[in-house]
Amino acid sequence: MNRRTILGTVAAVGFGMITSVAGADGLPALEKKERYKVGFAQMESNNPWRIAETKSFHDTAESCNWDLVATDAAGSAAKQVSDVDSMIAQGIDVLFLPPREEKPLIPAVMKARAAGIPTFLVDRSVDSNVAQAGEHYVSFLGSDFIWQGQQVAEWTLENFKGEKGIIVELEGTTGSSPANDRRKGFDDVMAQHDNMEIVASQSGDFARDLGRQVMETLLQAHPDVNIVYAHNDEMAIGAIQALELAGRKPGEDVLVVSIDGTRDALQAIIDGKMGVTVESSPFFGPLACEVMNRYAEGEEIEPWVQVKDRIFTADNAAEFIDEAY
Ligand code: GZL
Repeated sequence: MNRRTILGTVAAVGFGMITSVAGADGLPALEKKERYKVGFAQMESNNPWRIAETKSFHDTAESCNWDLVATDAAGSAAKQVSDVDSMIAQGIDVLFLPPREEKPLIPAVMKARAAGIPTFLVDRSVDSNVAQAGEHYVSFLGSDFIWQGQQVAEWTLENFKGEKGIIVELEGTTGSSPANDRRKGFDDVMAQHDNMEIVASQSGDFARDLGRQVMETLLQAHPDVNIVYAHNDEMAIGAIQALELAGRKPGEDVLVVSIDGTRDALQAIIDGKMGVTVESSPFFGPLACEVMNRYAEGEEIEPWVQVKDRIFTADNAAEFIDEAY
């Protein structure tokens, strides 16, 4: 225990506020128990990825001895924060939180810590200038979104046949870590190639219909687009619908590239309408169980438990479509 933690613990005991013995770095510890009351504060269920993630937690609960308290904030960061408040009031032992946006969910992280509840961020993270793994929350369990964007860019450079790439980018939820990092990963690679130009970049909120609407609008302004980069498959599928409605032929006169690895995306690749989708696995339940148990055993958890993702193209989409969500 460091000096700050000892003082903190002494103060808590002094005021009769002891909630949990803090860990070595001021993090709340997790007492090893027969069963755990586990909070999972989901942000929304607006696409197959979110639904698959939520199902993964429910499917893991019994085998991991969880009494699961699961909520759904229906796309509202403010409600996601209040959902965490209510879980704290219910006395959860541990919190798994996929923060919808990097800044508005900081209060939820800080409140859980102050209540002596260890928090694991899953699938998305928070602003690291304000809250850090190992200090304010235990760890971030998730993919490398910058790597995902880089892989999409590299595949596009290798497979785009035209002279000049006129790129439209459909961004994920504004202020979310996957949107920020998938943009950085892709854009930084493309900035090194003079024959590649990103002419428009706009959020479709990771949703199929909004992605379609945004693509319809951007097509009006940029009829010469020949590459569409979507931060997730749902928006890519929406974009394909918009392109076909406008008489374009995705896979022939426009290259559509994306991230997630959903069943519909793998089918679009098999049908020749999408070029690549970089996997971003939603199946966090088993990983959450494993890391929580390690923490309860007193192990120090690495600040980022990184999920390794695959790349799906025409070479392997048919092989993996049966396991896709
Ligand atoms: C990625 C996750 C993203 C998916 C989208 O970990 O946060 O959110 O890529 C989902 O499909 O909405």
